[in-house]
This record gives sequence, structure tokens and C-alpha cells, in this order.
Amino acid sequence: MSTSIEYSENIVPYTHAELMAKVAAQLTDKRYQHCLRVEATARELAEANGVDVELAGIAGLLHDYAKQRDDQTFIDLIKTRGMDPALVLYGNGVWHGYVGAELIKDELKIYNEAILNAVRLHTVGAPYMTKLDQIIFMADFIEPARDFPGVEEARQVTAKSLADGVKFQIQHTLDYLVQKGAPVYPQTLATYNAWVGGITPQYAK
Ligand code: DGI
Ligand code: FE
Ligand code: FE
Repeated sequence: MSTSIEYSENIVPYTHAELMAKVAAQLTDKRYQHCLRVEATARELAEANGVDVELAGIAGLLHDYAKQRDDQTFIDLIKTRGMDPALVLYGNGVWHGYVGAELIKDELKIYNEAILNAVRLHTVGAPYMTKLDQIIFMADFIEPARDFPGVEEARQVTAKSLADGVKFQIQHTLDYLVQKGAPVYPQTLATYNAWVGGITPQYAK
């Protein structure tokens, strides 16, 4: 149970209970419960893939910390922090990871770049992703309450190979965006090109 987790690595200046309360305060109960499931799934994937379990759990718990901020908060941060100006053209789906990491630094005083990067990349991925990045990306996609056609296959593929899970997800996401006629953030396409299209060698690693 996530409520019985005790931190021992001093990765963040909080107890697990304190960090849960900080996340809960920013989100509806529904989305907070999703974060707890992503935390638990991330810990399992970390255990299975030789990644620090405490680190993965923290990143999982925090991944949607900024999801419910208003658009103007994100737009202001994109402008004042010198982020990719093209980001303003997209929406919350792309912003809450990339720009959300800034709010985790500002408000929670968490500066661990492994955690921040996993949060930044959790929606759109990247051509190169650390194992932790891959774990948060996948935990968000396959946590137990996810229910979409293909999720069971995604779980099975990911259990066999984290990298194959990433490949599966980015292909699924790009397909979904194209079907909807939704705009595709260039990095989402770069992730697809790297992991599915074989344009960069990362997938072979
Ligand atoms: O935050 P969650 O709902 O738990 O999940 P998420 O962060 O993976 O996804 C947020 C949404 O972002 C999801 O509906 C897919 C969408 N998305 C991913 N890549 C892109 C995108 N939306 C647009 N418009 N463009 C993208 O490149
Ligand atoms: Fe998200
Ligand atoms: Fe999420």
C-alpha cells in the first residue's frame, strides 16, 4: 500500500505522507488517485528493471502535479523561463509535464533532475529516455485503472521489455492524435521517429 511507504534515501525533503498531501492539495481526488496508482506501478517497474524504487515512486507520484493549473500559468512560465516558444501553441496535454516541472521546483523545492526530466517527458517522450523516464512514461499508460483498447497488450509488452512498451505507447499515441486530427508536438513526432521509425539508434540500446 502506498500509504505505508517510508522514504530512506533523502531524495526529497519530505516524508511520503507530506509529499502525498502536497500532491493531493493540487488535484481532484480522481487525479490524485491516478497519481497514487502511477506511483505504485512505477515502483513495480523500477523493481523489475533495476531502477531505484524510491526515486521512481516519487517521480510517479509527482508526474501530474501541475495538471490542473490554468493555461495562463503555463503560458507565463514558457515566456519567463525561456522555454521553447512553440510550446505556447499547444495545450495542457503538452504543458503539464514540460512546464509542470518548473512548478515542482518553485513550489516543492525539488531539484532532482532525474525526477524533473521524467516529469517533463512523461507525456510526449523523447528520442533518448533514461530507464526512469521510460518507467514513468509507461506507468502512466498502464496503471491499473487505465482502460482503452490495447491496454492489456501494452501491459504484457511492458512486462517483457520496458523499451518495447515505450515503442508500443508512442505508436499508439501518434495514431490516436492523427485519428483525432489533433496537433502533434514536434517532440512527440521525434519520439516516434526514434523509437518506431528507427531514425536514431536509441531504441537499439
Ligand atoms: O496526464 P494524463 O492524462 O495522465 O496522461 P498524459 O500525460 O500521458 O496525456 C495527456 C494527453 O496529452 C493525452 O490525451 C495525449 C496528449 N498528447 C500527447 N502527445 C501530444 C498530445 N496532445 C497533443 N495535442 N499533441 C501531442 O503531441
Ligand atoms: Fe500527465
Ligand atoms: Fe498521468
